[in-house]
This record gives sequence, structure tokens and C-alpha cells, in this order.
Amino acid sequence: MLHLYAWSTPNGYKPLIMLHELKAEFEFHPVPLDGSQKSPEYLRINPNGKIPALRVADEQADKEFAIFESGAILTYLAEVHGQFLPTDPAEKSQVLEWVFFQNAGVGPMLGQYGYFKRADQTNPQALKRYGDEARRLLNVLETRLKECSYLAGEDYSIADITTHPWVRNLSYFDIETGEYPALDEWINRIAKRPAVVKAYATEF
Ligand SMILES: N[C@@H](CCC(=O)N[C@@H](CS)C(=O)NCC(=O)O)C(=O)O
Repeated sequence: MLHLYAWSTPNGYKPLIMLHELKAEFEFHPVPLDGSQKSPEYLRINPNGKIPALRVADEQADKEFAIFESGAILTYLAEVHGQFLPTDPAEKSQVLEWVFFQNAGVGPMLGQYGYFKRADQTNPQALKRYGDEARRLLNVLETRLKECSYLAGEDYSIADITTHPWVRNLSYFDIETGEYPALDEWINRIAKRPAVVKAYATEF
């Protein structure tokens, strides 16, 4: 049995999309970001005190473990189900480079940009630094999506699943989607996938 711990944020939607894409059965445990993510019980599941986390309870094998970091969760699920991540090392690297790019770049930079734009408007240097970097990263995605249908090439993969929740609402950052037409087309195309629709409709 899979137990997902998440909340309605970009990082929380990634495993929800993945589990729905896989049509996997799972138990959903909402973790509101009101301090619950730092409770002693939850820290035993994710020592980093953030969502998401996935607990895997394999009763038959008498094995139980938890995974934190959304990239690790998506990779685990992809490998167990043999979907959305190729096994050939060269092809796999083409997916993982975009997964790491999102987890180390797009997420943290857009996250900081959103913070200085919405929650703390007292720091114009930080706003400019993160805003410039966010736009640079969006340009990297735009260039890539002008070349191919999906981030890792011609197949939908965990690279798309990990990136979509972060860029689907560019208006939150006061960024016009018209600035990135290929990215915009990809955002709308992915948003129509039944699993993606279902994940974003989750009630928290
Ligand atoms: N690198 C982590 C980032 C997780 C993360 O930043 N989660 C945020 C929500 S999107 C969170 O739990 N924030 C609450 C906190 O920092 O206490 C991942 O990809 O799983």
C-alpha cells in the first residue's frame, strides 16, 4: 500500500499527478502547512519537514520505508511501474536532466520569486535577482519546447510531471504566458490529461 503525504502546492501536486497517471491505489494523507509538516510524527516520515512524502508499506515482503524529495518519489514510482522513465541509461539521463533542472532550478527560483513578489515586498534586490533568474529558466524551457513535444523529447515523462505544477500559473508571478508561446502550448496540453485534471481537482 502506498501512502501519500501532500498538500495543495506545486510540489504536492507532482506525486498526485504521477499516482493518477499510473492509476495506482494509494491512501492520501493531507498535511496542511500550518506546522503539521514539522510535527514529530511527520518528521519520522520526512526528516526535512516538508511535503511531499511517500510511505511504502509492503505487507507481503514485511517491508516499510518512506521517501522524501519529490524527484526521488517520482523516480521510485516510475521505476516500479516501468512508466514515464526509460531504463536505457542514455535515454534515462535525458529525462533526469530535466527532473534535476526543475528540482534544483525552476522550483527554488520561482518559489523565491513568488515569496518576494507576494509575501515580502520590502526587498527589491531579491525580487530582481529571483525574477531575472526565473525568467531565464522559463526561457530555457521555452527553447526546449520549441524543439520537441515534451521536455525529454517526444515522450511524456516524469520531467513533464515535475515541471507542470510549477509553471501552470505564471500569472501568479505577473508573467504573461504570451512571452513563452511554446511553453504556454505545453502547459495547456498537459493540463488536459485526465490524470492531471484529476490531481488538480483534489480536495484538501
Ligand atoms: N525539494 C523538495 C521541496 C519540498 C517543498 O519545498 N515543499 C514545500 C511545499 S511546496 C513545503 O513543504 N513547505 C513547508 C515548509 O517549508 O515548512 C521536494 O521537491 O520535495
